[in-house]
Amino acid sequence: MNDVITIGEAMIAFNPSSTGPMKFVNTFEKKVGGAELNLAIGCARLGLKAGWISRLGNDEFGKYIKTFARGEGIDVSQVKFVDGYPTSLNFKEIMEDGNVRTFYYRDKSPTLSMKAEDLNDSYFQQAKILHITGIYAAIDPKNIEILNRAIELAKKHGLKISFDPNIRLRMWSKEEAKQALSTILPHVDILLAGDEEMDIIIGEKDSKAIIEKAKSFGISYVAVKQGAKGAVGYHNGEIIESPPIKASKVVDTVGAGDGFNAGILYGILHNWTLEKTLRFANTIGSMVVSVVGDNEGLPYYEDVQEQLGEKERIER
Ligand code: KDG
Repeated sequence: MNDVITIGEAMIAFNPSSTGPMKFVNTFEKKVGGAELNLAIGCARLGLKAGWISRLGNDEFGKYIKTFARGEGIDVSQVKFVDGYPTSLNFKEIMEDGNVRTFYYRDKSPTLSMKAEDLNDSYFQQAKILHITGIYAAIDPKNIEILNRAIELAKKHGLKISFDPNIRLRMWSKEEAKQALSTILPHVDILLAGDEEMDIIIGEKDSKAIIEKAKSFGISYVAVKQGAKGAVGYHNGEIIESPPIKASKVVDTVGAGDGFNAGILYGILHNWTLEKTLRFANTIGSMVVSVVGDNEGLPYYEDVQEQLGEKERIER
């Protein structure tokens, strides 16, 4: 049985070999990116069982991504290769301070070949949490139907629905994001969102106001990500402000939110207190930003324990 299943696109992420404006970078390193796959990897490294539903181009990059995901221990039984759709790409620009811009080449995403009826009922029966994000919805307006079908199957089989809006304004406008993503909120159990994103969807940026609104939708678990300011969580009538964990260095911020999400889902699945869960998730976020790549910095469980001072680090 999978602890967490997720649905979304992965891409080849070309990381620049040097910092600075992308137009002056001459060489790039081939890596893998994609918020939902990053989340699955984050969960798997912590020791959870994670499954990923997707489509990849029937090409060398697609084969590489599937092998990569399998190597991370992800259940790729629901990942299929499709002809006629090239595996998507993105190129990253990383500035000296770790700030990143991403340029997508994903207009003919292989995930466009997926239909709502392709989702496998029995796959949902064998899982505890369905994690979805706004990136998948942004790829194409019809993907909302697929997400709705996934939500329907998740509800049918008693899965909790975890949602990260992950709004990418290179993919759609604020208005489009608001329209599509506000239809998802009433179905969500676990909301993992940035304060700026919630401003776009519900017009509220203050954590307490976001939590109030989330409660009105029946959302039982909320983590509002405030970037370098830490996070605010809500569960069982309790609101906790979790201070930021300082990163040893910031070299690439992409993937930090996915790592944070994995930490929250881990805490939920282990019935941890809200405070412990938020601290764990914040620690993971701070570890991800200190490594270049969308998922390379996602820690194993023991790495987080060492970072939290719960386990001695033995160097040699
Ligand atoms: O959350 C990290 C993702 O943004 C990154 O891996 C690439 O999925 C991606 C996207 O669409 O931005």
